[in-house]
Parts: sequence; C-alpha cells; structure tokens
Amino acid sequence: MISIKSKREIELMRETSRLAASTLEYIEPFVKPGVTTEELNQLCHDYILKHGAYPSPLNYHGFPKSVCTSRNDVICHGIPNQKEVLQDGDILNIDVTTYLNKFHGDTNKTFLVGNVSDEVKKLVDVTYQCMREGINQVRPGAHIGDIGAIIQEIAHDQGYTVVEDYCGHGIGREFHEEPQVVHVGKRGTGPEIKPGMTFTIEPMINLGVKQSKVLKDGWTVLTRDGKWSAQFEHTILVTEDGHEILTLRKEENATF
Ligand code: EYL
Ligand code: CO
Ligand code: CO
Repeated sequence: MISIKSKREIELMRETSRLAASTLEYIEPFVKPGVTTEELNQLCHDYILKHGAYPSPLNYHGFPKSVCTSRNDVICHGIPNQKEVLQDGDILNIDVTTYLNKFHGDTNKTFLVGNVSDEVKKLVDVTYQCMREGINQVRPGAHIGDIGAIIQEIAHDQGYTVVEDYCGHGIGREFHEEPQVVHVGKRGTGPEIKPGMTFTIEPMINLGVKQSKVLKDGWTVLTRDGKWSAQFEHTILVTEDGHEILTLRKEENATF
C-alpha cells in the first residue's frame, strides 16, 4: 500500500523536509580537512534537537548515530567515528533524516573535501545529474521504473555502475514506506505515480563494480573493489502537475 498524503500531512512533510535540508546547509562550512565525522555527527544532532526534531537514524534498527557519514569507498550507512579525520581530496556523504511533527524528511549530499581529483569530481557531478534527471521523471501517470531507467542510462553512458542493493523509498509517518525506488529499471514498469505520494530518490553511483559488502561492524556498506562511490538524495512530493522537491537547498535553486 502506497500512502497518499492529505493537504495537512503534506504541510507537515514540507516542514520536516525543510529542516533536513537546512541541516545540510548548516553543516557545509564544517566539512573541511581535519574535522572528524563524529564532530559532524554531534553538530547535526544538536542542530536537529535545537529545532524540536529527532534524528531518525538514531537507534533505527539499532543504528548508533544521528547521521550517516559515508567517505570515499563507503557507499552508505557509514558510522560517524572520532578516529575518522577528513583529509584533503576525500568525498563525504552526509545523510540526514529528521523526525518532526510525526513525519520524516530524508536527504543527503556528497561534499568535496579540499582539492578532489578530476576523476572523482566527475563522478560526483554525474551522480547529481542522475538524481536530478530521476526527479524530472516524477509526474502523475509516470511509473516508478521510469526513474531507474534514466538513472541507469546516464550512469552507464559515463562508464559507471549503479548500486542495486539499496534503494529509494516511500517516506512519511514511517522512515521507510512503499514503494521501493530502485535506481535501475525499465520504462513503464513498477507502480504508477500518483498525486500525494512522497518518496526519496537516492542513487548510489560507483566508479568500479556495483557490488557492495558490509563491514564487520554490521552497518558500513563499502564497494567490493575499493573504488569510490557517490550519492545524492531528495524527498519528493508528487503534485497534480509534476513534483515538488521537499528537501531542496538554497544553493540548488539555480540548478533546478
Ligand atoms: C539505519 C538500518 C541497516 C538509513 C537510511 C540509517 C542502516 C543499516 C539498517 C536507510 C536505511 C540511515 O538514510 C537512509 N536512507 O536514505 N537505513 C538507514 N539507517 C540502518
Ligand atoms: Co537518507
Ligand atoms: Co532514504
């Protein structure tokens, strides 16, 4: 069952999603060489609580921290750690989900730390483009499979692979609802998209193989070949004539 949000529920989704987006805006100036991922976690945690919300990942299925911090060859679900110090040339994804007024808003961004190689900068640019074109598919009458189809096409054109082990998801009163939003697929397949649906699009794109493995810690997801991976995520509302990006940041107004 894919839930359709009422006008009032949509207003609450807008509010929590706006807070998730502003958490990423807030943390941006701290993402610099020398900072630890634990410090970034604590800053996000305090910011979310200060705004009357709760960080959804904390204790979710036992997850130990308030945000996910996934660096370089970590695909997703990296655990903030005081021994992990950001270095010049790293890429770091910070994934923020807020729980406010009984609703979740979920977004992430891959940050460049200092001077990143041209090869990796291109990976990050193309990953953003994959998310953006996936979002552009969203309108009533389209199908969920249309999103994965365009993402797969763009990534493969550049010689990259798309992670299939983790996907986007419906979101609302629950962190994870139906439908699953797979980031590969065929046009015209999957559930029909209808006004009032809210779901995330969050492609993970790899320089090497698509396969992942989970670290012994039970959470951290890495690429099998050690090559780097990038991700972007937005929470999307389906409107009568298209979509609204509920987690859009100020810096993105120009690009969308
Ligand atoms: C917790 C639960 C296995 C997150 C997201 C934290 C991690 C590994 C079980 C999705 C699923 C964040 O932000 C997320 N998606 O965009 N689980 C998540 N956990 C966790
Ligand atoms: Co997320
Ligand atoms: Co998500």
